Amino acid sequence: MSHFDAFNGDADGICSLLQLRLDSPRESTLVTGVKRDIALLERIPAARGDSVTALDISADTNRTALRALLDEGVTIDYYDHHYAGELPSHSNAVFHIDTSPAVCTGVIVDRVLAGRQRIWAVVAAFGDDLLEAGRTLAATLDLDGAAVASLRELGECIAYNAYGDSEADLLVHPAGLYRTLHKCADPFRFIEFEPLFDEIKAMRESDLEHARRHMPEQAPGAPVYILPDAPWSRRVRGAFGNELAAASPDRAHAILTPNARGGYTVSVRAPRSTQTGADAFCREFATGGGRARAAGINNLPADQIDEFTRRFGQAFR
Ligand SMILES: [Mn+2]
Repeated sequence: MSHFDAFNGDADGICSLLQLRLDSPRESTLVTGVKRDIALLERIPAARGDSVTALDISADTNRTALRALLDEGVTIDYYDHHYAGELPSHSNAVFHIDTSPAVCTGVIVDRVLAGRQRIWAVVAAFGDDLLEAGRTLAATLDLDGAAVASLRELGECIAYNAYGDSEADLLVHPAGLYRTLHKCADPFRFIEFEPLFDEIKAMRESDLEHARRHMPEQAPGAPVYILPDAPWSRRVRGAFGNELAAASPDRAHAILTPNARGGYTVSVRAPRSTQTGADAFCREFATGGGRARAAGINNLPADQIDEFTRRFGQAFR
Protein backbone atom coordinates (compact mmCIF):
# COMPACT_ATOMS: atom_id res chain seq x y z
CA MET A 1 0.00 0.00 0.00
CA SER A 2 1.43 3.34 -1.06
CA HIS A 3 0.97 6.84 0.23
CA PHE A 4 1.05 9.98 -1.94
CA ASP A 5 1.55 13.56 -0.70
CA ALA A 6 0.15 16.01 -3.28
CA PHE A 7 0.95 19.61 -2.38
CA ASN A 8 1.20 23.06 -3.91
CA GLY A 9 4.87 23.88 -4.61
CA ASP A 10 4.63 27.25 -2.83
CA ALA A 11 5.49 28.02 0.81
CA ASP A 12 1.98 27.24 2.07
CA GLY A 13 1.90 23.82 0.41
CA ILE A 14 5.46 22.88 1.42
CA CYS A 15 5.14 24.11 5.03
CA SER A 16 1.77 22.41 5.45
CA LEU A 17 3.29 19.07 4.48
CA LEU A 18 6.36 19.73 6.68
CA GLN A 19 4.08 20.08 9.69
CA LEU A 20 2.33 16.79 8.97
CA ARG A 21 5.44 14.76 8.16
CA LEU A 22 7.53 16.12 11.03
CA ASP A 23 4.63 15.29 13.33
CA SER A 24 3.97 11.82 11.91
CA PRO A 25 6.77 10.60 9.63
CA ARG A 26 5.80 8.28 6.78
CA GLU A 27 7.23 7.15 3.46
CA SER A 28 5.46 8.84 0.58
CA THR A 29 5.64 9.71 -3.09
CA LEU A 30 5.75 13.50 -3.54
CA VAL A 31 3.49 15.03 -6.19
CA THR A 32 4.02 18.76 -6.74
CA GLY A 33 5.08 21.40 -9.26
CA VAL A 34 5.09 25.14 -9.90
CA LYS A 35 2.55 27.25 -8.03
CA ARG A 36 0.03 27.30 -10.88
CA ASP A 37 0.29 23.53 -11.31
CA ILE A 38 -2.68 22.65 -9.13
CA ALA A 39 -4.36 19.80 -11.04
CA LEU A 40 -2.21 17.34 -9.10
CA LEU A 41 -4.65 14.55 -8.21
CA GLU A 42 -5.01 13.39 -11.82
CA ARG A 43 -1.28 12.56 -11.78
CA ILE A 44 -1.55 10.11 -8.89
CA PRO A 45 -1.42 6.43 -9.92
CA ALA A 46 -3.09 5.23 -6.71
CA ALA A 47 -5.04 1.97 -6.40
CA ARG A 48 -7.44 0.42 -3.88
CA GLY A 49 -5.97 0.54 -0.38
CA ASP A 50 -3.56 3.39 -1.16
CA SER A 51 -3.86 6.77 0.53
CA VAL A 52 -3.42 10.41 -0.49
CA THR A 53 -2.86 13.63 1.47
CA ALA A 54 -3.79 16.72 -0.60
CA LEU A 55 -2.58 20.15 0.51
CA ASP A 56 -3.25 23.68 -0.73
CA ILE A 57 -4.76 22.71 -4.12
CA SER A 58 -8.37 23.61 -4.96
CA ALA A 59 -10.79 20.69 -4.59
CA ASP A 60 -12.91 22.35 -7.26
CA THR A 61 -10.08 22.13 -9.80
CA ASN A 62 -9.34 18.53 -8.77
CA ARG A 63 -13.00 17.43 -8.59
CA THR A 64 -12.97 14.77 -11.34
CA ALA A 65 -9.72 13.12 -10.21
CA LEU A 66 -10.81 13.28 -6.57
CA ARG A 67 -14.04 11.44 -7.39
CA ALA A 68 -12.14 8.85 -9.46
CA LEU A 69 -9.66 8.14 -6.64
CA LEU A 70 -12.47 7.72 -4.11
CA ASP A 71 -14.37 5.39 -6.47
CA GLU A 72 -11.17 3.38 -6.88
CA GLY A 73 -11.04 2.79 -3.10
CA VAL A 74 -8.31 5.30 -2.20
CA THR A 75 -8.39 7.07 1.20
CA ILE A 76 -8.00 10.87 1.02
CA ASP A 77 -7.15 13.53 3.61
CA TYR A 78 -7.70 17.01 2.18
CA TYR A 79 -6.44 20.32 3.63
CA ASP A 80 -7.10 23.54 1.72
CA HIS A 81 -8.25 27.17 1.76
CA HIS A 82 -9.19 27.69 -1.90
CA TYR A 83 -12.69 27.62 -3.37
CA ALA A 84 -13.86 24.00 -3.15
CA GLY A 85 -17.42 23.92 -4.49
CA GLU A 86 -19.56 20.98 -3.40
CA LEU A 87 -17.46 18.25 -1.82
CA PRO A 88 -18.15 14.57 -2.40
CA SER A 89 -19.36 12.88 0.76
CA HIS A 90 -17.55 9.57 1.08
CA SER A 91 -16.46 7.48 4.04
CA ASN A 92 -12.88 7.38 2.69
CA ALA A 93 -12.51 11.17 2.52
CA VAL A 94 -11.81 13.69 5.29
CA PHE A 95 -11.91 17.38 4.36
CA HIS A 96 -10.29 20.17 6.39
CA ILE A 97 -11.35 23.18 4.34
CA ASP A 98 -11.68 26.80 5.43
CA THR A 99 -11.90 29.52 2.79
CA SER A 100 -11.91 32.55 5.10
CA PRO A 101 -9.51 35.21 3.78
CA ALA A 102 -7.20 35.35 6.84
CA VAL A 103 -6.51 31.60 6.75
CA CYS A 104 -4.07 29.56 4.69
CA THR A 105 -3.59 25.79 4.51
CA GLY A 106 -0.67 25.95 6.96
CA VAL A 107 -3.00 27.51 9.55
CA ILE A 108 -5.60 24.77 9.00
CA VAL A 109 -2.93 22.07 9.53
CA ASP A 110 -1.75 23.92 12.66
CA ARG A 111 -5.29 23.66 14.08
CA VAL A 112 -5.51 19.94 13.33
CA LEU A 113 -2.10 19.35 14.97
CA ALA A 114 -2.98 21.61 17.92
CA GLY A 115 0.11 23.73 17.19
CA ARG A 116 2.67 20.93 17.53
CA GLN A 117 4.70 22.12 14.49
CA ARG A 118 3.60 25.75 14.66
CA ILE A 119 6.87 27.31 13.56
CA TRP A 120 6.19 25.96 10.03
CA ALA A 121 2.65 27.38 10.13
CA VAL A 122 4.25 30.79 10.75
CA VAL A 123 6.44 30.34 7.65
CA ALA A 124 3.39 29.20 5.64
CA ALA A 125 1.34 32.26 6.63
CA PHE A 126 4.15 34.70 5.80
CA GLY A 127 4.67 32.85 2.50
CA ASP A 128 1.01 33.38 1.59
CA ASP A 129 1.43 37.09 2.50
CA LEU A 130 -0.88 36.73 5.54
CA LEU A 131 1.12 39.01 7.81
CA GLU A 132 -1.50 39.14 10.57
CA ALA A 133 -1.83 35.36 10.79
CA GLY A 134 1.96 34.96 10.72
CA ARG A 135 2.51 37.47 13.53
CA THR A 136 -0.35 36.13 15.65
CA LEU A 137 0.95 32.55 15.48
CA ALA A 138 4.55 33.68 16.03
CA ALA A 139 3.50 35.56 19.18
CA THR A 140 2.62 32.23 20.82
CA LEU A 141 6.20 30.99 20.31
CA ASP A 142 9.28 32.12 22.17
CA LEU A 143 10.80 34.26 19.37
CA ASP A 144 12.33 37.72 19.29
CA GLY A 145 11.64 40.27 16.54
CA ALA A 146 14.68 39.32 14.50
CA ALA A 147 13.68 35.64 14.52
CA VAL A 148 10.15 36.50 13.35
CA ALA A 149 11.62 38.67 10.58
CA SER A 150 13.82 35.73 9.48
CA LEU A 151 10.81 33.41 9.32
CA ARG A 152 8.98 35.97 7.23
CA GLU A 153 11.89 36.22 4.81
CA LEU A 154 12.06 32.41 4.64
CA GLY A 155 8.33 32.23 3.82
CA GLU A 156 8.73 34.85 1.10
CA CYS A 157 11.73 33.03 -0.38
CA ILE A 158 10.00 29.62 -0.48
CA ALA A 159 6.90 31.23 -2.02
CA TYR A 160 9.04 33.03 -4.61
CA ASN A 161 10.71 29.76 -5.63
CA ALA A 162 7.40 28.29 -6.87
CA TYR A 163 6.64 31.06 -9.37
CA GLY A 164 7.41 30.45 -13.02
CA ASP A 165 5.47 28.98 -15.92
CA SER A 166 7.41 25.71 -15.84
CA GLU A 167 9.91 23.91 -13.65
CA ALA A 168 12.70 25.13 -15.97
CA ASP A 169 12.13 28.67 -14.63
CA LEU A 170 12.77 27.63 -11.01
CA LEU A 171 16.04 27.52 -9.10
CA VAL A 172 15.07 24.28 -7.37
CA HIS A 173 12.13 21.91 -7.88
CA PRO A 174 9.63 22.29 -5.01
CA ALA A 175 9.97 18.57 -4.17
CA GLY A 176 13.74 19.04 -3.76
CA LEU A 177 13.23 22.15 -1.66
CA TYR A 178 10.75 20.24 0.53
CA ARG A 179 13.28 17.42 1.07
CA THR A 180 16.04 19.85 2.09
CA LEU A 181 13.72 21.66 4.50
CA HIS A 182 12.51 18.34 5.93
CA LYS A 183 16.11 17.23 6.48
CA CYS A 184 16.77 20.48 8.41
CA ALA A 185 13.50 20.11 10.40
CA ASP A 186 14.20 23.47 12.09
CA PRO A 187 13.70 26.56 9.89
CA PHE A 188 16.60 28.40 11.55
CA ARG A 189 18.96 25.54 10.67
CA PHE A 190 17.94 25.91 7.01
CA ILE A 191 18.40 29.71 7.17
CA GLU A 192 21.82 29.51 8.81
CA PHE A 193 23.45 26.48 7.25
CA GLU A 194 21.87 25.68 3.87
CA PRO A 195 23.54 27.40 0.89
CA LEU A 196 20.23 26.90 -0.93
CA PHE A 197 18.61 29.59 1.22
CA ASP A 198 21.22 32.18 0.22
CA GLU A 199 20.89 31.16 -3.42
CA ILE A 200 17.11 31.62 -3.44
CA LYS A 201 17.40 34.90 -1.53
CA ALA A 202 20.01 36.33 -3.93
CA MET A 203 18.03 35.31 -7.01
CA ARG A 204 14.84 36.85 -5.59
CA GLU A 205 16.63 40.12 -4.85
CA SER A 206 18.17 40.22 -8.33
CA ASP A 207 14.79 39.47 -10.01
CA LEU A 208 13.15 42.25 -7.97
CA GLU A 209 15.92 44.66 -9.06
CA HIS A 210 15.07 43.89 -12.70
CA ALA A 211 11.34 44.38 -12.10
CA ARG A 212 11.76 47.73 -10.31
CA ARG A 213 13.22 49.23 -13.52
CA HIS A 214 9.89 48.84 -15.34
CA MET A 215 7.24 51.54 -15.51
CA PRO A 216 3.54 50.61 -15.47
CA GLU A 217 0.85 51.24 -18.08
CA GLN A 218 -1.47 53.72 -16.43
CA ALA A 219 -4.94 52.43 -15.97
CA PRO A 220 -6.45 55.15 -13.71
CA GLY A 221 -5.29 54.49 -10.16
CA ALA A 222 -4.56 50.85 -10.99
CA PRO A 223 -1.10 50.25 -12.47
CA VAL A 224 -0.54 47.42 -14.97
CA TYR A 225 3.04 46.18 -15.37
CA ILE A 226 3.91 44.32 -18.56
CA LEU A 227 7.22 42.54 -17.99
CA PRO A 228 9.41 41.03 -20.73
CA ASP A 229 9.54 37.39 -21.82
CA ALA A 230 12.24 36.08 -19.46
CA PRO A 231 12.54 33.52 -16.67
CA TRP A 232 13.18 36.28 -14.09
CA SER A 233 9.93 38.04 -14.90
CA ARG A 234 7.92 34.80 -14.54
CA ARG A 235 9.62 34.10 -11.19
CA VAL A 236 9.19 37.57 -9.74
CA ARG A 237 5.46 38.10 -10.40
CA GLY A 238 4.33 37.23 -6.88
CA ALA A 239 7.17 38.89 -4.96
CA PHE A 240 6.91 42.07 -7.05
CA GLY A 241 3.12 42.15 -6.66
CA ASN A 242 3.44 41.91 -2.89
CA GLU A 243 6.08 44.64 -2.85
CA LEU A 244 3.88 46.98 -4.92
CA ALA A 245 0.84 46.24 -2.74
CA ALA A 246 2.80 47.03 0.42
CA ALA A 247 4.10 50.32 -1.07
CA SER A 248 0.66 51.51 -2.32
CA PRO A 249 -1.98 49.83 -0.12
CA ASP A 250 -4.87 51.75 -1.71
CA ARG A 251 -4.13 50.55 -5.22
CA ALA A 252 -4.76 47.34 -7.10
CA HIS A 253 -1.85 46.03 -9.23
CA ALA A 254 -1.60 43.73 -12.22
CA ILE A 255 1.54 42.09 -13.54
CA LEU A 256 1.59 40.52 -17.01
CA THR A 257 4.25 38.21 -18.41
CA PRO A 258 4.28 36.63 -21.89
CA ASN A 259 3.59 32.89 -21.84
CA ALA A 260 4.36 29.96 -24.12
CA ARG A 261 0.86 30.10 -25.66
CA GLY A 262 1.48 33.51 -27.24
CA GLY A 263 -0.65 35.26 -24.61
CA TYR A 264 0.03 36.63 -21.14
CA THR A 265 -0.06 35.18 -17.65
CA VAL A 266 -1.68 37.74 -15.36
CA SER A 267 -1.23 38.19 -11.62
CA VAL A 268 -3.66 40.57 -9.85
CA ARG A 269 -3.43 41.97 -6.31
CA ALA A 270 -6.48 43.70 -4.80
CA PRO A 271 -5.80 46.94 -2.87
CA ARG A 272 -4.37 45.91 0.48
CA SER A 273 -6.74 48.36 2.20
CA THR A 274 -9.86 46.48 0.96
CA GLN A 275 -8.51 43.01 0.11
CA THR A 276 -11.43 42.30 -2.18
CA GLY A 277 -12.33 42.08 -5.84
CA ALA A 278 -9.29 40.37 -7.39
CA ASP A 279 -11.06 37.04 -7.98
CA ALA A 280 -14.31 38.58 -9.26
CA PHE A 281 -12.36 40.74 -11.71
CA CYS A 282 -10.22 37.85 -12.99
CA ARG A 283 -13.21 35.54 -13.40
CA GLU A 284 -14.57 37.97 -16.02
CA PHE A 285 -11.86 36.54 -18.26
CA ALA A 286 -11.97 33.01 -19.68
CA THR A 287 -9.03 31.52 -17.75
CA GLY A 288 -9.27 33.69 -14.63
CA GLY A 289 -9.61 32.60 -11.01
CA GLY A 290 -8.12 32.87 -7.55
CA ARG A 291 -8.86 34.46 -4.21
CA ALA A 292 -10.33 37.81 -3.12
CA ARG A 293 -6.96 39.45 -2.38
CA ALA A 294 -4.79 37.69 -4.98
CA ALA A 295 -6.00 36.22 -8.26
CA GLY A 296 -4.85 35.67 -11.81
CA ILE A 297 -5.57 34.84 -15.43
CA ASN A 298 -3.69 31.87 -16.86
CA ASN A 299 -3.81 33.02 -20.46
CA LEU A 300 -4.87 36.50 -21.54
CA PRO A 301 -4.80 36.66 -25.37
CA ALA A 302 -2.36 39.35 -26.56
CA ASP A 303 -5.09 41.27 -28.40
CA GLN A 304 -7.02 41.73 -25.12
CA ILE A 305 -4.33 43.72 -23.29
CA ASP A 306 -5.86 47.14 -24.00
CA GLU A 307 -9.30 45.85 -23.03
CA PHE A 308 -7.83 44.32 -19.85
CA THR A 309 -6.08 47.57 -18.87
CA ARG A 310 -9.23 49.62 -19.46
CA ARG A 311 -11.44 47.27 -17.41
CA PHE A 312 -8.82 46.99 -14.65
CA GLY A 313 -8.88 50.78 -14.30
CA GLN A 314 -12.68 50.78 -14.19
CA ALA A 315 -12.84 48.00 -11.61
CA PHE A 316 -10.30 49.48 -9.19
CA ARG A 317 -10.10 53.25 -9.81
MN1 LIG B 1 -2.12 28.75 0.13
